[in-house]
Amino acid sequence: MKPAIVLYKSIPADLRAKLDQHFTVHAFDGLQLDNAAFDQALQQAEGILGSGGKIDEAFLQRAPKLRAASTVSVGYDNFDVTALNAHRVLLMHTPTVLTETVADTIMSLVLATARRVVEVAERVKAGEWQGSIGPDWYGVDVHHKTIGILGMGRIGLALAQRAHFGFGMPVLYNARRTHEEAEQRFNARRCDLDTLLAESDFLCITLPLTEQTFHLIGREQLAKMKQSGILINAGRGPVVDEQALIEALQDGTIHAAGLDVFEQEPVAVDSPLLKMANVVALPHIGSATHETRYGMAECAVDNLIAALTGTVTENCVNPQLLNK
Ligand code: 8YV
Repeated sequence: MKPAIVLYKSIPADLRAKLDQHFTVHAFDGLQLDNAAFDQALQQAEGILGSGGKIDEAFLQRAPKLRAASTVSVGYDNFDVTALNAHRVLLMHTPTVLTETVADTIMSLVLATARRVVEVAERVKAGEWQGSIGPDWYGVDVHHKTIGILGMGRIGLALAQRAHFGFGMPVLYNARRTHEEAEQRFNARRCDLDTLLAESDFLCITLPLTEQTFHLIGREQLAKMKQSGILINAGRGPVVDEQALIEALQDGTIHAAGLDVFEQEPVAVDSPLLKMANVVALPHIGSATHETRYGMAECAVDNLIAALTGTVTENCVNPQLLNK
């Protein structure tokens, strides 16, 4: 008998067919915790595959046969890894396939905020372009400005490559460890957080959300940035204290912000952030290209097959479970 799994995200048909070859698939649109059919499927499931929604102790209590969870994302802050470990459930994610695409998104936020791309394009559409443009349409340069990368993981490295080779930008970074490759290839310089805040023209956050990174950037940190500084967040919303950011943008403590992530997603339609011309707000599109979303779904499918057939070699968050 094929193992039963719960699929809680829609995936391309060919990948669904691949899952069907290996498993008896019970498909739902999201984690339907109040749906009896979902609960019944979960009771029997040895694997789950999807993204979003909280997977915690209460969830695991309802999935007594679960052996593996496969998320269609690199981030796994919605999973309680301690609880997964206690229940001996492998957690699989997609850490490599989206790297370049997310770095492109961050670079687009750097350019859009500095050159006011969204704002002035809207002004053109509103019929405001009536003659030669003056200083009230100007932006600030990106090339040769200092980029500060908070979190030098795969995405930070891909961003450093773009900034260094594409835009001649000096690269500063703050990370727990020295990143030899970033230093050798992109001349990146590691520094403490205060130096990063003080010296960056663009402060780019690529950190995951953990207990250590929650509200890492608050009022005190924003006050240490240059007044001309631009904050870019494409990691996780709660790494930045959003209320403090709103105030810093309102009172001119910093110049602008480019945000792909928010404390609450979707961001509230009445958020002051959406009223500010110097904020570029995106709907968490970091990895959202056709190619990369396909690659992520494919990786998640292969990860679940590997986890449930005992052939895991990569992409496992808690590999210590493999040796027990
Ligand atoms: C995901 C992301 O696509 O991978 C991540 O961690 O933030 C995005 O790329 C999103 O979470 C939906 O799966």
